[in-house]
Amino acid sequence: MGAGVVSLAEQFAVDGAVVLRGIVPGELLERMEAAVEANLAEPSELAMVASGEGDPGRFVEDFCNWERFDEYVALARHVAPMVGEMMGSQSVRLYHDHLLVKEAGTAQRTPWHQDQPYYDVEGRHVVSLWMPLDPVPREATLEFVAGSHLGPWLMPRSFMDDQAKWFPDGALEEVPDVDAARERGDGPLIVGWALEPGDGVLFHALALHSAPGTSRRRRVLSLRFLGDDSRRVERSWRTSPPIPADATFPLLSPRSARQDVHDGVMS
Ligand SMILES: O=C(O)CCC(=O)C(=O)O
Ligand SMILES: [Fe+2]
Repeated sequence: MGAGVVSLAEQFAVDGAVVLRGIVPGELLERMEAAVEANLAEPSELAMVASGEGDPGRFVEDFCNWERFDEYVALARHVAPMVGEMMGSQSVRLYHDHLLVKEAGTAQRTPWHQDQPYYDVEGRHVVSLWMPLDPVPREATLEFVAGSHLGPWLMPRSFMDDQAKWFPDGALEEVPDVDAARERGDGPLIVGWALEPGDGVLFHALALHSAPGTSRRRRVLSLRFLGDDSRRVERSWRTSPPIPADATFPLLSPRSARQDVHDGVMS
């Protein structure tokens, strides 16, 4: 690519992950924070604790709450044009929201994985925007194996007990031991960024990623999006998250004139 300036979209295409700084305005962040706290106080049926009993902290996850919290949809609409530009798609739909909160002192790592093998969608336009509500230092941030989104699908396993609940054992290549390779010093290129509230990390659903534990509280909303090149597939197993067969994925971008009128915006 020479010595020229590499655009964020180009970087996303090459690495499968890119940091977008200052994309959420303060007022929307405040609404988000209130919504996330309300979500934590009243979790859905899909919520789960993804850390062990002996963990000094706690890793709590919840999924698919956008119908209860308008703020999640407002945030998704706000970032959708950017997401469309990054993935090179005319349309952007909300696939689902995923809340990932690690309380202070959480030891539980999020193991290396790709997201897409857990889902019920295929195609190249499946991405996530991981947005923290607390400052995240480099040593506690989400990390990616650069370029892994261009590689094969890797075996999805349950985070806590390493079980093959999605594809049958042997159906897909196993996730490589990235941490061991990193310790030896011969691993692949890993990228990750210290983040402030208002920043987001956009990543492809096939990007191999992982996050360590954290000493400080780390509240994150990961919004998942679908573009033109994505389609629903039927799975004979319970996907993560499970999404009803008749679910609709709201179109966020381009906005229709009707939506603008509804939101009181003249365009
Ligand atoms: O926040 C984490 O620890 C993991 C996030 C993740 O795997 C995701 O957003 O897909
Ligand atoms: Fe993930």
